[in-house]
Amino acid sequence: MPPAVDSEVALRELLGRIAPGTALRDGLERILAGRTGALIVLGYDRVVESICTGGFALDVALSATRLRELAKMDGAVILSSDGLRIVRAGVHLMPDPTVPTEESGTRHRTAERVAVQTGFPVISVSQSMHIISVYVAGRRYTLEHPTTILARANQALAALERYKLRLDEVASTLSALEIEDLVTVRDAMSVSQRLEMVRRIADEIEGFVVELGTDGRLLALQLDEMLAGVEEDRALLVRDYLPGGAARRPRTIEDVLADLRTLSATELLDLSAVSRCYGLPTSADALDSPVSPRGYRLLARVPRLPAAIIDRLVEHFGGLQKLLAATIEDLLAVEGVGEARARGIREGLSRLAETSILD
Ligand code: 3AT
Ligand code: 3AT
Ligand code: MN
Repeated sequence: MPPAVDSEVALRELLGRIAPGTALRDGLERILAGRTGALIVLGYDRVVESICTGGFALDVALSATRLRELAKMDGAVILSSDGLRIVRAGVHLMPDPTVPTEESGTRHRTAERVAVQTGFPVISVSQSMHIISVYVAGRRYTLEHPTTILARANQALAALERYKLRLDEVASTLSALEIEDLVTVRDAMSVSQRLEMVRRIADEIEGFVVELGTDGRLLALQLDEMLAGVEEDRALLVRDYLPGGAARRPRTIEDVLADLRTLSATELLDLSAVSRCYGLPTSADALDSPVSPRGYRLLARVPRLPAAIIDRLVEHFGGLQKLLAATIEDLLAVEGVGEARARGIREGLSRLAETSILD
């Protein structure tokens, strides 16, 4: 699993470097349109140098037109490791022939081997098949047309919208139960499950945004709007339900969030698997056992309440129920809470209680 995650990260990083709007992508599109091919190595060091023969040294700034002109020649173009300069062109690459490759044409066999041998990404533009491929972190990825990607992104966005609706439902149910102190492990874990599902599909869309570059601006805005507050809520929920006292918790918030990420799609559907990530009991009837939140998630909904004060309130009262029962005087005992803020908290909590129960 970890190498797959790493190669996913490396691929996404590369797709960002060649996304629409970059000089590199503009150059690749010109090469495609001009019906020539290309072989481009995205980095230059001793190893790359040792497999370069022929061609000539350049060291000029990268531009789309230069790339297109240089690709008209036979051989490969080598870019500096920061991708900003063209270092050499017309190079015949001679990678280690024992590096296995599944490609057939000489350009693509070379591209795959050079990527594996040097660790730098390699791009090929196929003259015969009219496609752009990238070789990175042991894999090959063929670029798709932005309209195709956008269509897929919009489908994912529609799915995200449905997931978000369901999340909002279970989250407001949880709020109501929290206020009445009727939460079971199952209620809290369903919100955690839904938050993770939303995170996953959002991450997929984030990949499309990266790959689309300037063509993905609108998509990025839609995604941001749909995710407002979700990121924060994932951590707040963990802080509310992580077992153990504040001082000595067996698991950190980061542990829980990381474990949730590693659940398979099927495991994520199982609320016991979710509660295992929290370190909560997982016996048969554990899901129906009562739990009480510390209050972080609901306090975050009280307007103009700084995080430091929220921490102190939770520490002082030790749980949401005590906070809900607190009078203005009780609240004044907390450091940093003055008359005005105490009233604000009191009113904020009362308003939350009213609206949650009405739902
Ligand atoms: P032309 O004058 O263009 O025919 P050239 O020496 O410029 O020849 P290219 O680099 O254009 O050669 O390569 C043309 C094709 O020759 C591409 C590839 O299919 C074949 N080719 C080149 N080198 C090899 C090789 N080492 N093994 C197998 N086929 C090769
Ligand atoms: P196309 O899909 O035809 O573009 P291919 O993998 O079939 O790619 P070819 O054998 O047709 O590859 O070669 C096309 C060009 O690729 C020829 C040459 O300009 C470049 N090329 C091939 N091998 C090398 C190499 N080892 N170093 C630099 N350039 C190469
Ligand atoms: Mn060919």
